[in-house]
Amino acid sequence: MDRTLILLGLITLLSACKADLGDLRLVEGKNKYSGVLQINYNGTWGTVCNDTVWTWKNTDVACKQLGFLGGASTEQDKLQELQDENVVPIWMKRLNCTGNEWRLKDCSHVTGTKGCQHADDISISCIPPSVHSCVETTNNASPFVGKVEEMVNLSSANCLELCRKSGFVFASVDTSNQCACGAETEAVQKSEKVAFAECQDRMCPGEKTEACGSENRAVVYDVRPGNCGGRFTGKEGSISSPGYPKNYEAGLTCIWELELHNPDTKLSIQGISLAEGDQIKVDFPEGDDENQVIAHSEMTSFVKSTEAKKVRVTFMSSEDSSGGEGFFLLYQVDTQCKVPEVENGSLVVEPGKIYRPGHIVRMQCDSGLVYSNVTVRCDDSGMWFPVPECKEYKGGLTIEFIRTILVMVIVGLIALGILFALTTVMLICIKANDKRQSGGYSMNAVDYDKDFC
Ligand SMILES: *[C@@H]1O[C@H](CO)[C@@H](O)[C@H](O)[C@H]1NC(C)=O
Ligand SMILES: *[C@@H]1O[C@H](CO)[C@@H](O)[C@H](O)[C@H]1NC(C)=O
Ligand SMILES: *[C@@H]1O[C@H](CO)[C@@H](O)[C@H](O)[C@H]1NC(C)=O
Ligand SMILES: *[C@@H]1O[C@H](CO)[C@@H](O)[C@H](O)[C@H]1NC(C)=O
Ligand SMILES: *[C@@H]1O[C@H](CO)[C@@H](O)[C@H](O)[C@H]1NC(C)=O
Ligand SMILES: CC(=O)N[C@H]1CO[C@H](CO)[C@@H](O)[C@@H]1O
Repeated sequence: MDRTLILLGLITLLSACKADLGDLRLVEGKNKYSGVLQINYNGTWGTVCNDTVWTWKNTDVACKQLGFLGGASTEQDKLQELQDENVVPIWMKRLNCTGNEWRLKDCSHVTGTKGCQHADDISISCIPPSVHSCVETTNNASPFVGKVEEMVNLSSANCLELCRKSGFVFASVDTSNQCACGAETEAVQKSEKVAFAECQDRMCPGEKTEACGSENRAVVYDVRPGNCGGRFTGKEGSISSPGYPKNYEAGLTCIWELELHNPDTKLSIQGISLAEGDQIKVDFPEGDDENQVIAHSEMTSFVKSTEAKKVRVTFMSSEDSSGGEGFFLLYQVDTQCKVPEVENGSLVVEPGKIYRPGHIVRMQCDSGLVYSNVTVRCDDSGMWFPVPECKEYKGGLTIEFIRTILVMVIVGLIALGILFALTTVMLICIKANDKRQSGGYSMNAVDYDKDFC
């Protein structure tokens, strides 16, 4: 049997019944990065109720889980038809995320639906795929010098179009009605980047879901998405089919190559709209053949984590393709610390839990060995620090060692004391009991002389 056929079958099967508990999706949106939020619970998709105050952090966590760079806004005006409560359940309410959760279901929430109707369903917008970052600018100066134009009619779409047509790689939109274009050599430095929330203040005129920046902040867009192919380096970004979200043309073969610098990367396509016969292939030129994905017209999304440093995305539309909106793919850092084998010891981990940067885990060593440290921390590069190892105790007595021994001795003495006291009481009780019930020697507490014991 043809290997690709098997793979295709497997992928169709996977995409048909893949939703896990707590998975999210956006439905009925005006584009693929906005819509009514639905969560999968018990195998059924249902909505989330806004019964108190819905915070921006909730939107941010949901968008990040969906594979976007973050939240853009929460929709106030709902365009969707109200859903039938008998068909689409409402799963949760009173969501209150701290902003650090990886999945929306981990945020504090209530699973009742009392007082909720579909009119209260939450709709959100996520950062559009072409947003590269939010940067700090000094004195509201443009972050790029390539081309700066005042635009009466500033909107991110207009600015992107201008920069793309002029052959630049970056576009920056800010609140002073300026659109700046930058070449690849003007790459945005890490030091200039700030949290996207700091660019949330003002929305671009005409497109209320896209941020324009605020005082000394500007949104930077990558204008390459939408081209047919290209080479991308860096940790995070996005690519999309030519013209996205307008329909692509027939007879295309586009190849994008991503050179990643992450220990782990999450690749996600949330909206795929392909005509029959067209396909997207994601593969890994340096091995990792098992993880390649081929998406076709029946598939609507996929999310994949990879350790690969090179990813190749190939998009093909057939000569007689009727076209479709295409797709956009986001890639972002998804660092995980794998649980290591520790000689003569182990990390105390919860089975099945994924450990990410910032997580701290206790270590245990076989008796007679000492820890290099009592806890280890998952760091940004996906490694545990300090290196988890159990060592034989060597060298002179340290204060810590003496203190540990002292504490152990004292605890031991106290335990012995308690044991001794208990034994004495028990012996007396048993004796008393023996006297009352001649012959019946029992350790059972109910038989004890209740007045005394
Ligand atoms: C979950 O699904 C099972 C089987 O489909 C059903 O019996 C059960 O009532 C469901 N639970 C909830 C809370 O809907
Ligand atoms: C959430 O509900 C509150 C109170 O009913 C309302 O003021 C707010 O606009 C709602 N937010 C959204 C995003 O629907
Ligand atoms: C949400 O949680 C925070 C603490 O994390 C708390 O201060 C706040 O009052 C909570 N909000 C609601 C509406 O429960
Ligand atoms: C702004 O741009 C939009 C679309 O590009 C156009 O329809 C509209 O007429 C423009 N408005 C002004 C004032 O130029
Ligand atoms: C052990 O961990 C603590 C914090 O948990 C840290 O301050 C200390 O430097 C670590 N020791 C070593 C040897 O890495
Ligand atoms: C000090 C100590 O107990 N070391 C042991 C660690 O485990 C290996 C086998 O896994 C033993 O050979 C060592 O003696």
